Amino acid sequence: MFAKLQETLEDALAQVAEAADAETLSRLRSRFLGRKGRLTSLLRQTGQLPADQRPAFGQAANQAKQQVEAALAQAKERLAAGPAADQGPDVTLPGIRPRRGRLHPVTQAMRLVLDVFTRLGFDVVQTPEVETDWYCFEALNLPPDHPARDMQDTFYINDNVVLRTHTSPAQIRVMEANQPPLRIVCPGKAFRRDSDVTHTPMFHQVEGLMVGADIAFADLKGILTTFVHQVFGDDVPLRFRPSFFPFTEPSAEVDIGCVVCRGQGCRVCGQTGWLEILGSGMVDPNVFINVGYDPDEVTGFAFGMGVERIAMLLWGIDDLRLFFQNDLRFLRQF
Ligand code: 2U9
Repeated sequence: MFAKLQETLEDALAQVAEAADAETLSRLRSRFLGRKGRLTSLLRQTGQLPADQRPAFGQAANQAKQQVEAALAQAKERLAAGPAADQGPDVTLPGIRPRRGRLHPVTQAMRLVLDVFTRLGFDVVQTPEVETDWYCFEALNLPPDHPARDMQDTFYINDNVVLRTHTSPAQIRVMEANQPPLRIVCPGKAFRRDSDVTHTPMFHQVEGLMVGADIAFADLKGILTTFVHQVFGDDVPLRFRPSFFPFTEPSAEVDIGCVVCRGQGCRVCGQTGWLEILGSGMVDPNVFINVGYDPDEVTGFAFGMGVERIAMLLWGIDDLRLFFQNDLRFLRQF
């Protein structure tokens, strides 16, 4: 009886595995599990066995029925999934083109900016994002009571260590370790305790520095004019507007003619026709003294820009938050 049971089970499983449609499955169900089915009949014959073998046989017959039930359920799923699932991959179907990754728009804007300056002879320098008070503030002529040093604006690690609020520490480090002439651009992340529609706690900057024996404001104007024309187009007007920064004197902000309305006045430029794109100025003599340079011997200019802002103006992006949401529908456009 045990051998018969095993043989019947194997037969049932083999037939179920070969079943090609739901009708066959239904027939097999009644052939093996129905009221007069082969397994049901065997189970009914348990009483003919010696008493000591009945429990084991009953258990084995019930297990066999469960196995056939499971095989029928599996076969039903296989048939429902269609012929392809049954027969393996259809090699005649056209392939699925793998999607290629691309650079984040902020990285693309950063590379565009760095490209222009490297072609103008600037070296690229990167330094740590965690800085001491000296490199982030003190050496840059930022007095102890300056608002930038406030706990409200700066992420403090401890009294003397901060997340850099700008990439300017890079220029201090390079000047401390090298003698002029120097021509460097310093890209990287900056951190400020600021978070609203137009500010994020982390953003990207590119700053630059040119130092030598005779560097004049005219050099600043020449280099930054070339930069604007290379990035935004030769016909874009620009203006240098007087400003103030603790580390430069005199200082100027650079505006370009609004790329949206071409100077006519619109919502983006606040009806002025101009968009601010960077800050700049002649390096303050106190900064030179702080790095051990003689301000009677060397002069220089510096500039700084926010890369997210450059990307927004380049590609007409009106919401800063899009850069940080990692929505592929946005990112795939670049
Ligand atoms: C040294 C000396 C001078 C870097 C400069 C700016 C002006 C400036 C802002 C633009 C938008 C920062 O990202 S932003 O918010 N930057 O306006 N940055 S001059 O001046 C330096 C840097 C280092 C040693």
